[in-house]
Amino acid sequence: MHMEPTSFSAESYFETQPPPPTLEHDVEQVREFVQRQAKERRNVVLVTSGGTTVPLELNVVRFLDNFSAGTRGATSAEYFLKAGYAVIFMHRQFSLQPFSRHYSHSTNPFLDFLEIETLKGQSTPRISVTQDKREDLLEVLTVYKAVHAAGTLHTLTFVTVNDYLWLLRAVSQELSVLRRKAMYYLAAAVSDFFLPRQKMSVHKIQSGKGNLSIEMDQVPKILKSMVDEWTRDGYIVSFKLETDPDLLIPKARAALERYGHQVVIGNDLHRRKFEVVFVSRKPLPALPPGAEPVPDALESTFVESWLRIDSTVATGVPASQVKEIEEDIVAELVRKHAAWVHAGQQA
Ligand code: PAZ
Repeated sequence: MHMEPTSFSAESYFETQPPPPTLEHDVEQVREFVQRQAKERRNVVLVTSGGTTVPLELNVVRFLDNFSAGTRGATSAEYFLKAGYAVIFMHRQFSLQPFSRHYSHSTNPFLDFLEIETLKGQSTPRISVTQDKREDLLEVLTVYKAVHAAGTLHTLTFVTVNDYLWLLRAVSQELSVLRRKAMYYLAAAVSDFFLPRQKMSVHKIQSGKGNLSIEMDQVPKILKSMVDEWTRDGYIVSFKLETDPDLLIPKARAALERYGHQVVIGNDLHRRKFEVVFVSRKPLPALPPGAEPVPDALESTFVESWLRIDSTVATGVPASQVKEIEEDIVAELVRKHAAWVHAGQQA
């Protein structure tokens, strides 16, 4: 049976697609976390990280995935914590997480730097860390334990794009009580297309019928609802990933124009670890009393600034000393956010 594609608004999406079963429990925990941070007068950032899936069946065997290892989100979360922010880290299940990312199973499996020692006169062997990894591990472990003790990191997981949308709305609404002290750092790679529940096959799609063609519906542009309804005065940063470098700035500008948030960070798939571009609106010039602002051409409304780090990594440099672009991204955002909070106090 062929069903016409539906055009979902954010509203009709949430009216027709079911919430994830853990939503209420997740939201309660976020509420407690936000209340505690508010009492301790901390800024809080919501970091989204990793890719969303789009299941093709209700009893899911196959799904479409979005590219993202979660490096950007997990690394940035660490720098936000270092800058004194509390972090809600909303990430794709099993993607990289702050601190443990340094010991990812694929790039730095931790079993490889453990040693078994049998001491003279003792029958029970001891486990120790190889000498050359100790310094790095001690540094990561120290910060990890301090963050746990301070209770400034809260972790949430999503898998599907539906989980992501429901969680994003609920967490944003909870965080909005902090007004300008809340930042939203949307680094997750979110599918633009999905299969509404009503159109999904219940069981595994069978191959007997030959080719498979699936028509997907567009995921609603929830950033607009986020800016206009779910957050109040929050500082919203979205990311734009492109593979054609010529599209990066026009698409980032179009997103700012369309959604009206504060910053879009553009990144090219292959250069994302060494180069990003911040796109934001130019501050409006002060006008004499009673003067009407002249509508600017799109060209002159935005300002771009590139942030780059050296892409060559010298061999033998300990992991903890390798420069990460997220350090500079976060430093720049912390500065911009402080100005945003200050502007709110003056208004
Ligand atoms: O997770 P990662 O470090 O492998 O990649 C990060 C990223 C490219 C997914 C992120 O920087 C980004 O651009 N997120 C938004 C993607 C989008 O345009 O939907």
